[in-house]
Amino acid sequence: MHIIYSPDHHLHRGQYEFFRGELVPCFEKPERADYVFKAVSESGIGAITAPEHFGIEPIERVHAPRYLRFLERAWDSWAALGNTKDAIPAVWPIRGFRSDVEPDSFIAQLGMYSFDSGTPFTSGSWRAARLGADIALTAQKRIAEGARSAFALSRPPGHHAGADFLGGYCFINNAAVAAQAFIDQGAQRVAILDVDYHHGNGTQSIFYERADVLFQSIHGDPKTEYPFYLGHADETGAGAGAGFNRNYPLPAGSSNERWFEALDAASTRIASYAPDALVVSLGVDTYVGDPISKFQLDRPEYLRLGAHIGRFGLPTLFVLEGGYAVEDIGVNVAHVLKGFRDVAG
Ligand code: Q9C
Ligand code: ZN
Repeated sequence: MHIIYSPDHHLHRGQYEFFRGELVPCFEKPERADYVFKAVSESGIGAITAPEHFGIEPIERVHAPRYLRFLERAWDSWAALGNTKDAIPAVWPIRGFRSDVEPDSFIAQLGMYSFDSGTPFTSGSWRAARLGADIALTAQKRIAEGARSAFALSRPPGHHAGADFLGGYCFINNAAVAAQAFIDQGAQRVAILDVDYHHGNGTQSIFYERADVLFQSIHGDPKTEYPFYLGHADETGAGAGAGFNRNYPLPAGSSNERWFEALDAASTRIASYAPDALVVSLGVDTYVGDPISKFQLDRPEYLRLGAHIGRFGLPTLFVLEGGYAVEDIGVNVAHVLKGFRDVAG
């Protein structure tokens, strides 16, 4: 398996996020990827190489150019106001406000392009997010060249980021950028399987009206779990995309068995869709020890998950998403990849 990695993910290092009324140290921290790097290095699952650079065009295939320009300039705009700490939005244009007029105020722009206060933007966030997309695109290229599988070992994560908004620790939707690259290179159908604890609202929204990308997500029920406002079972796609979106919301506290039942249902749909490639949004915040999530998956379940994905027999691109039990993330991710490799070779 090809593993793509850069230590420059350290450029994105948020200090604090709002959590239950106070600022707490960010859960999404550089040590996460460091532990994954360590675990995959020690496991011998595959060679670890640096990303190539692809420019902005493949990212503009899924993100609005004006959103990307905003991100590119965001730190300088924030710093020009005399700020030195992380930029965190505090005002949002919800129902009844206008989002067709772009404000001049950076604070107002930040609110327009975000949906939560938990995603601090730092001096290195743009460079790290760009690098994350390059990592996903490099992994995608390896598969396009004939590799059976690849792992994009990057942070910040991506699946909460939509065409023109950030949130949930995400800025650029790496899985969506990679899926789009497969399509742009001639794939007829790409399936995305999102196994992160949280609904992949950004990915869903990007592909909601399209039949060439099947999106499926297994996650905590949005009635009680973040991101709250999307991810229900009745969201099945619209227009040309009707029938090409499936959500499997499960109650907080769900067991291994319940989770794997949902995976079986998603697997049946993947088989009938017969995609040319599979992109896995690989969050391991389903782990029983995760500090912000509420499923019960135990360590051996990650080997089982990897083997299950391996049995699809598809070219498979794994993209790292969430997982916050810092020291366990590495082992759990390595278990998924090892379970996959033991089946898929
Ligand atoms: N301050 C991913 O796993 N936490 N994102 C809500 C708000 C947000 C998770 C707390 C969780 C986002 C990629
Ligand atoms: Zn998550």
